[in-house]
Amino acid sequence: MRNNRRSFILNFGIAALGMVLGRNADKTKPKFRARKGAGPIFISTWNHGIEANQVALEVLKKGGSGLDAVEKGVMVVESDPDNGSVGIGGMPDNKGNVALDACIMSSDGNCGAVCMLENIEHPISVARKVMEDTPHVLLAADGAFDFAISKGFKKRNLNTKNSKQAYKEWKKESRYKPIINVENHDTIGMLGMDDNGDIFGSCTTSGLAFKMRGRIGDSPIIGAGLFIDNEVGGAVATGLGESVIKVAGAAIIVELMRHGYSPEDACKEAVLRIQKNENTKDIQVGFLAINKAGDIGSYAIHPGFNYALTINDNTSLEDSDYLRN
Ligand code: SD4
Repeated sequence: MRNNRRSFILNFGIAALGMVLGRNADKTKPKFRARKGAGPIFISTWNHGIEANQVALEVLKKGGSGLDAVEKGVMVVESDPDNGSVGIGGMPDNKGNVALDACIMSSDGNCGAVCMLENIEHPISVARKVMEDTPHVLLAADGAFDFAISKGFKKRNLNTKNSKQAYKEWKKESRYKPIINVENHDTIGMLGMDDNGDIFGSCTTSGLAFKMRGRIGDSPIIGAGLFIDNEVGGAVATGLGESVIKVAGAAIIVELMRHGYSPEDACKEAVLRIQKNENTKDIQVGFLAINKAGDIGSYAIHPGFNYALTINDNTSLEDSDYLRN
């Protein structure tokens, strides 16, 4: 009798739960369909995204693929010697080496990445080669360098007068303080949607200025710094990589969108999860997201995070909403 009662309660409970979940699942079911004519759209972190987006759009207009667009777009920033956090002129690690991280992800779910890559101007292109020419996702350090050379990339010193000077200054005190601030967060992460509504992404950085040698951030980690699911959308991160990795930032945003969150709400929820983990007073993280319909969103911990938005042939710089001062 008791057992019957218990199994009745259990069965009733399961049925009720099923009804609740079923109802919610229906309610929040997103339309995983590109809005007609939504693309092309590009969104990129920070103001260097303006030029990157414009190049990406040109690539598409000239018949390039969405993948070509997100690769070539961020290459502009990698080649800019005045940008202190990406490619040439990126701030060195605590031993004076410019060590780069990058990843790329395609609408077909394929992806590639490199980390701690030195003396190569375009880590994003090496990441693409990893994706296309190897059975792997991520190559590191000397292995990534050797692979790049084998693919015809040229060795090149990435230090500039500015980066050497900045390192010399930092060396005087060598104070190891891997805290993100306005000067040292400049990763470029780009999300692109082509005319078919297919979504692509790229992310490239020299990481934290004067980081511990060997330290890898979120930017080359698929699911942390970047994630695309072409059925749902994509997300990209900038800021303190450790905090992003701890919440699987980009992947979680895409999953939240799958369950009906808007891009902005999904980015906000990822920020709130960081807030749950740690004191965010001195930590900056910013997320960008796009869903399959072509809606975009962003959210950051602190004010100051902006992003370039290219839509309907117009490019603008937008300020992100944020959690706290
Ligand atoms: C990192 N997320 O290495 C990168 C740094 C960054 O804007 O985004 N800077 O942690």
